[in-house]
Amino acid sequence: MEEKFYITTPIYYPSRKFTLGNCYTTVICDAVARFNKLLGKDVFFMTGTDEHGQKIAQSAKNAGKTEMEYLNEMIADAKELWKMLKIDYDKFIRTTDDYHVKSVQKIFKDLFDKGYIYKSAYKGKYCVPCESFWTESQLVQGKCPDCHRDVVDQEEEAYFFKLSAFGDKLLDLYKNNPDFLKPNSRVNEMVTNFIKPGLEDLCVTRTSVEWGVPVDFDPKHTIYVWIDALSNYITGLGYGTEDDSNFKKYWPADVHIIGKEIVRFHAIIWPAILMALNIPLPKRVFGHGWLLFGGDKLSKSKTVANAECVDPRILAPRYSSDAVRYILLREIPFGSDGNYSTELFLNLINSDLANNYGNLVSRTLSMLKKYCGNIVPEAYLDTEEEIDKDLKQTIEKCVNETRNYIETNFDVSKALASLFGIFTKANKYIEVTEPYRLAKDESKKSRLNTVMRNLLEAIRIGTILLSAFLPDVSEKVLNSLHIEKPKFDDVKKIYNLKAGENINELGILFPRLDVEKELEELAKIEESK
Ligand code: ME8
Repeated sequence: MEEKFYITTPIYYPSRKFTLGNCYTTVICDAVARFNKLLGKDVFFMTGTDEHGQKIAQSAKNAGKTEMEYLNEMIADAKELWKMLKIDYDKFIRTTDDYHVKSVQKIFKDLFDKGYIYKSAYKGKYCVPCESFWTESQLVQGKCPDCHRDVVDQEEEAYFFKLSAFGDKLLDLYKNNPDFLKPNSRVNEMVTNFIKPGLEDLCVTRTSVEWGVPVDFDPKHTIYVWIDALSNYITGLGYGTEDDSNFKKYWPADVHIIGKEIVRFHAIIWPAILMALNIPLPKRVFGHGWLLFGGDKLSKSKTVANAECVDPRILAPRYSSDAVRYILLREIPFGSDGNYSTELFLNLINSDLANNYGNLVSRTLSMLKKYCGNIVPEAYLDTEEEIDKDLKQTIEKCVNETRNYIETNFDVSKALASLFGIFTKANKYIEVTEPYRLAKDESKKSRLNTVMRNLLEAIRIGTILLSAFLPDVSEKVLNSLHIEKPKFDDVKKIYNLKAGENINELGILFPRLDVEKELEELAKIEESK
């Protein structure tokens, strides 16, 4: 039976249009999902939207629309964006979907029946934008510790989840499953900041919020955002519905990839809910760092001095979806925070995509045309030299590293760095073997063929792997190599192209950009928005 692999993004709030920050997580998950498909696994990749709560109701009101009118427009925009960035999800869950609402009600009732949810009254400091109650001690200088905004006093009848019963179980979980929560620093944060000081029971319903899932046996209460939202990971697989075959097949999740600010919910509350329901826990939770824009998590489209363009809806059509995916996947060390800037983006397109990969493919194919009439040559192994072995060893090493980085730690950034090692090496191989010189000497014909064949195979192997990260350009190149379905197994074969096949030249894959000029153009686009 095929090994299964279930991966999820957070479900994002559609209270504003998705940002490059939301793209960051989604593109990473997409690349990891695609890589696992390459490996031959049966992959299920889910993303979606978190559509209940005060903030959404407020956004709809501000737009002069009903909640559903507003949400449908936002979701259409989100799906359009994912199409633009070639996000190949298997399921898009909306928490307003009927089946989800019903399953959340069942989950709530189940927790209530098992004694993990009880009714009481809540008094506390409430942050409206974050929809979070905080205790006095959690406030930072009297303000919400997450968003630093003002909190208000609030008291109401509410249901509570017995989170306090799970402290020791969570400590055991982290201890017995050192891979459960990554990077490791997040474990320390959870233990020191939340579990050791003592977990408090969690308020899980609101009476003041109408836009939410009602408690079916006490409908003046709506189920507060986190039980509703976190449950998506199982309801999206059909848990609690008539057809739960996907739940049986794919649960537990292999990984939830999320931003570091919601690790608390995924590494404390979610496992506690699952333990209470007697459902197996996800295998991994990975809390990645933030993409920072001028040092800030929130992308501002206009800064005073420099009009930064951070809108993927402008960048992807202008520079290709692959270019946007590339910077998101490559630039930030996975797990840490990192800065984004338009200049960095444009320079990376030039250095890695145009000068390295694009250049390798276009010069190889143009030499193939000139010297071999577009025909894949036989590899004359009797003309093999040290430099060929060196190329092959580098390829093998890079392939293994790429796979390892993804499989052990979902580290897309390091994986891409290794993968590009193949292209860098192949470009150097051209400089050293000088096919243009060999072509001038008829007696070197078989050596020339070997060199060209090695280059084509390097491109083939690298591009098969690249298809997980940059699907558009890879498809173009793989099509020209007559590879319909890229498979990881094929990268282990060093000579796998068919000799005698015709390979046509491709146009320029990534045109070199005039960075200064592009920055000016983008600034104009930003100003005219
Ligand atoms: O928190 N850098 O939704 P949300 C990196 N609905 N990642 C970023 C980012 C940035 N600058 N900005 C956003 C929610 N993200 C809840 C989740 S899950 C059951 C419910 C990404 O719309 C990152 O994944 O606020 C972060 O965790 C998520 O968007 C927050 O999305």
